[in-house]
Amino acid sequence: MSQPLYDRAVEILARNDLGYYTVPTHGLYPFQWNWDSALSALGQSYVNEARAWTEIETLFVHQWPDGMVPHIIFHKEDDGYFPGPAVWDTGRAVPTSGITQPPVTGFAVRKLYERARDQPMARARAQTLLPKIHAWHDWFFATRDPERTGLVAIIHPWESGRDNSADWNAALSRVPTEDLDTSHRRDILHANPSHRPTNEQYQRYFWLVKHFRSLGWDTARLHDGSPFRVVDPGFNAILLRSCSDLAWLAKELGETEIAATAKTQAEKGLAAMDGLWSALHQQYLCYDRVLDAPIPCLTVGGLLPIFAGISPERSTQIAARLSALAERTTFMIPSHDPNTPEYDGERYWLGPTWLIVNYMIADGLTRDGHIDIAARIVTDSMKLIVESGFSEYYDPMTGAPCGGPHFTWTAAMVIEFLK
Ligand code: 9YW
Repeated sequence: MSQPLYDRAVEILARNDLGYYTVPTHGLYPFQWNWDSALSALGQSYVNEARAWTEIETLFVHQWPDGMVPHIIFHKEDDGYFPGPAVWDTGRAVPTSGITQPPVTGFAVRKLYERARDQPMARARAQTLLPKIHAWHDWFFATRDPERTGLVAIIHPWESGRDNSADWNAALSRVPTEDLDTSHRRDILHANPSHRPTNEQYQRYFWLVKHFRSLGWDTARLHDGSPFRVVDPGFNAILLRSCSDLAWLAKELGETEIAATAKTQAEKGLAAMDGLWSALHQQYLCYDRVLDAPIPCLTVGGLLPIFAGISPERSTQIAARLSALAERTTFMIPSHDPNTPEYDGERYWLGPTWLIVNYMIADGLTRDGHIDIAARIVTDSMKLIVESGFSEYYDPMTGAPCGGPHFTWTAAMVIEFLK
């Protein structure tokens, strides 16, 4: 293990730690983000185990009564980010956004539990979190899968965690731009605008927020009321992996009812996931629920199902697709296939490499026995850190650091790779 890199990663976690939650990076993202916290807790668990549990518990303190866990918790005022709490106006005591993010906590909590040095503490804290995480999963299947297909839809690109992915272009084009003013954007004051989504995309992001607000943030109405409803294989892979891991944890803790329901959710979803497979593209594709049609776009969302526990045949096909990408990429894994016209190596989710995605995909590859390509992904991740520091994301060809600096989840993933 490289001690200097480990020490640097620990320093970044400390720098962004506000006691009971961690900001992704100061300036650009001054609040608590949902999946950032869950993934950051993994790295934190090697540094300060109790603090890692707190990170996830804080998220669930702000869970909505219907089960949803919001994508941002605005713990303290900060006008460095837009849209802030006044725009969301969700009516929560501690303000939160009104949409969610990839539910990776089931996976994270199992990991924390399995690696715990303090077993009694882990058992007690996992026992308390278990029904809350399960309630969130139930909320997904109840509100985001009204036809009970086994897979859930996202209703805003921000929910995917892959904001400006080309996967959303066609569906987002149905969202009006109206006269929404983007002059309040703060992200482009903190990061290079050419690394960020466009103003037009932000207009559509804002329109959706305004629209959901007009529906009173009644999460039971938002799915059918949204012009944007996309089934993302990546998002669903994370949910289904979390359901499987929660089933494991529930069994371990003697919660047989949760164990049985979570197992059924995972199995049903995995069976439905195969419907998103494209033989032509040799990967999974997003599905537009409004048009009832697949979205033929080659993004990393379609490779993430390897994280979920797919069949050996599909797993081998995804490993082959990743190996083919590796032959034409310097730093794996590009978030968008470089051989396509939409690719932009520095613009957020249109090409750049993200360490959290590398971590989840390497985890799935390793579990399924695709050791060589997993090793390549981990090696590339560490090379990026050595060459370019702990950035938000990186150009997959040049390795240039992009987005915000001193990034929490990047540091957390480095600790994961080193341990
Ligand atoms: C936003 C915090 C978040 C991540 C998302 C990423 C970006 C921007 O930053 O979202 O304004 O919410 O796309 O995955 O959670 O790091």
